[in-house]
Amino acid sequence: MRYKVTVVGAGNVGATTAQRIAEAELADVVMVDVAADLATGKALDMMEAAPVLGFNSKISGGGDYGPTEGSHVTVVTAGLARKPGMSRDDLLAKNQEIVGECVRQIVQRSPDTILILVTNPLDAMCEVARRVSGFPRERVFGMAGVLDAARMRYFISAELNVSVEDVAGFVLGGHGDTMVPLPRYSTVNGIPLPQLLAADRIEAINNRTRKGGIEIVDYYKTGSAYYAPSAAVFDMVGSILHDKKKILPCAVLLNGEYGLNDLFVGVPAVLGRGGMEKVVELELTADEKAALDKSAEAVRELVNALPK
Ligand code: TXD
Repeated sequence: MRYKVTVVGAGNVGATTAQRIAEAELADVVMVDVAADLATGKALDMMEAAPVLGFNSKISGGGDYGPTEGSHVTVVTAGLARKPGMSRDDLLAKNQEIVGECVRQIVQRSPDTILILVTNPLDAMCEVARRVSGFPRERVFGMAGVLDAARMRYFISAELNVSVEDVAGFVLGGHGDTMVPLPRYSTVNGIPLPQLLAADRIEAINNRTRKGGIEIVDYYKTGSAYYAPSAAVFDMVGSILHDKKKILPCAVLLNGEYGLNDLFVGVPAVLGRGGMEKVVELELTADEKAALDKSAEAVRELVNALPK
């Protein structure tokens, strides 16, 4: 049996995610976009690479939700990016509409799917998807932490000139300026980072991690990052479909864990065939907990600003 993954939004993150999934033969992929021809064209272009690269996954694309029926996993990347003159609330309201409509369409045809949200503002869009789908938290969560941690891991490996493969990193909290990099839980082949790097160097890495998204936007000018974000989604989808049970930081609805309730916040979670199978609670210092609470407060403000 083949797995089916739907990617809603065939833009930069969506299309690159589809490409990674198909090339690894993780699943067949259906892309849906309001720009129907764009999705159809990208799918055809990718399929024409299949003979050269030798992958057997099928990719299709269009504006119709019919082919998404029975998707095992759905990745939602549809939405607008902020443009000059738009306030944050404008973006929130517009993307809430877009994400709400996409999720409504998806759950009609795939009531058992696992939803992974990518659209910004990420934590608030998770809440929109939860409300519209009515899914339990095991089947609706967001991608941000894997990306933020990947950036941190890359910066650590570059600073120490060691293999990225040996570097583990953790970032908690919302996907924004208030995210909480955790150097104490970041290691190089098991060695905690504070034993390898001076405090000021660690702080520089934390800051660059927090601003990792804007660093890329400043280079691209017309869009935001997509190579690393799509790699992060790919990791999550792979852990789910192959039931790997990797511990990955994701935006998860908390039910009292970390002292937080009814809010999507980035925390480590076990991802397997059941979706988000378990929240992993880390022991935090008072400073780390305060930073997490501040980040959660920023998410709460956004959620409260959601149109009812
Ligand atoms: O860490 C993270 N979570 C993120 C989030 C990392 C990177 C990007 N992040 C956010 O994902 C970003 O701020 C955006 O909100 C989304 C998608 O980013 P991307 O870079 O892929 O944006 P694009 O290239 O503009 O693609 C968006 C696509 C585009 O093709 C639109 O036509 C489509 O979304 N779109 C829709 N598709 C279906 N249905 C509707 N209604 C719709 N509206 C727009």
